[in-house]
Amino acid sequence: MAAYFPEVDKIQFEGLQSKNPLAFRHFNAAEIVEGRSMHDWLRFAVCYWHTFRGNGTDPFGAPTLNRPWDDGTDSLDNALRRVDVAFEFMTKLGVPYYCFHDRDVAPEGSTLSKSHANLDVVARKLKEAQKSSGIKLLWGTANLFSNPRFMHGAATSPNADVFAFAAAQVRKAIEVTHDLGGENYVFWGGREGYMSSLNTNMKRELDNLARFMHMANDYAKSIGFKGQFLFEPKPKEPTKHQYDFDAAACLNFIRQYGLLDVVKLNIETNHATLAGHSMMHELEYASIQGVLGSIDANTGDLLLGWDTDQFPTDIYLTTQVMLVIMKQGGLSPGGTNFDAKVRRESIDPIDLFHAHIGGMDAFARGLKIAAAIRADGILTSFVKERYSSYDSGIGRKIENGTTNMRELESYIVEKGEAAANTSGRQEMLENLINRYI
Ligand code: XLS
Ligand code: NI
Ligand code: NI
Repeated sequence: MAAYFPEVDKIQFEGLQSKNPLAFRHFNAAEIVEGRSMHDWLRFAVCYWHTFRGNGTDPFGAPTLNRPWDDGTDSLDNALRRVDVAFEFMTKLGVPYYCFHDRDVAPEGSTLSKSHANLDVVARKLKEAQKSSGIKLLWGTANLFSNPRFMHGAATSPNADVFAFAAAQVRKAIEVTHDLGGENYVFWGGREGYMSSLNTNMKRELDNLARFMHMANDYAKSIGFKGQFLFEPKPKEPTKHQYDFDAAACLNFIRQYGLLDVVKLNIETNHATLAGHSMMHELEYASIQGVLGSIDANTGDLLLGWDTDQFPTDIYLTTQVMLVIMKQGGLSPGGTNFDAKVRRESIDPIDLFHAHIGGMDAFARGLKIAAAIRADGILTSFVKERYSSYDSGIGRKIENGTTNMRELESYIVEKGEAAANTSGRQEMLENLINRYI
């Protein structure tokens, strides 16, 4: 091996003392945190699209990244070579999972059948590479947004033939995901939304999207695919309005169309912030309703209003993310997918290692800090105490459903005024988090 990243050996855990930029200081896969290995808590995945297909283009500029193995063509040979690159990279990084879109791994052909055939050829090689490396597929998905045919959407296109094309593509992507042992299957509706409400029949589009999902579920069942379906919320970009706006909008859709047993959510940091939420809000909201399935780990830029997909390095963020994930007992069969890209000025292949090592260490550190905060117990007991008025007396009756508005009125009339409020202690709790960081 060692053909494409000759300057990098297998990345090792060297601990806090290490000054080696190509080593982990926190991520130690076998280390046990709250009775479970870091590997199991974090279930890291590399994304194929940014990491092996990103070339540094932006709306204003040409490719910048040096990728000596890539001949810049969309040939099958190039795609097959990339599989070797990807598995050498992931093996050296020591990551257990990867994720892909159909069109990241294999070139689109001049007809759908040719595209399917290309995908089969590359999937065969992916399967061999998975077997010899032990790296597994966290999720597969279909790219229903790059080709111009999807300009008006895929499952929500006003053009029924486009709906049919998308269905054919998703059917194949589920088949391949199943064949590769994929543990989840993602639907990110990049163009399932609209640019103008003037030309849009929202009701019809949403109904059709639901029909699409039921067909996908029927197909998955028919071939015995047991992976978890995941919606990935995002409010906009590339459309002005995306239907899967945020966790709440997705949940409403999932409930309305009877998909609660079928679909969970894949929450992405930069999508949460684009929707005007924090990542913690989205995670908590999904988690309390039992639909937090997986995460796309990245981060945005405070000063930029789009999906910059940067690698997460902020310990405060990863700590809070891990607090929610630990509270629900982990993400499995989901995981932590780095849907993130190196900056277009970070042009060398080795920058891919620096980026992922940083993200993995930031999450490992967040995991350890979250575990310490949980062990301390102050945060949980503070929140528990804050709601204790519902544990007995009138509060208990409210939560039991054994009172009504008349009785509550008499209660207050008799009492005269509500009990005094207690302090929210926000600053104290913020200090508490900082103490552990
Ligand atoms: C784009 C999304 C996309 C999904 C997979 O913003 O994050 O990359 O994760 O289609
Ligand atoms: Ni994104
Ligand atoms: Ni994503």
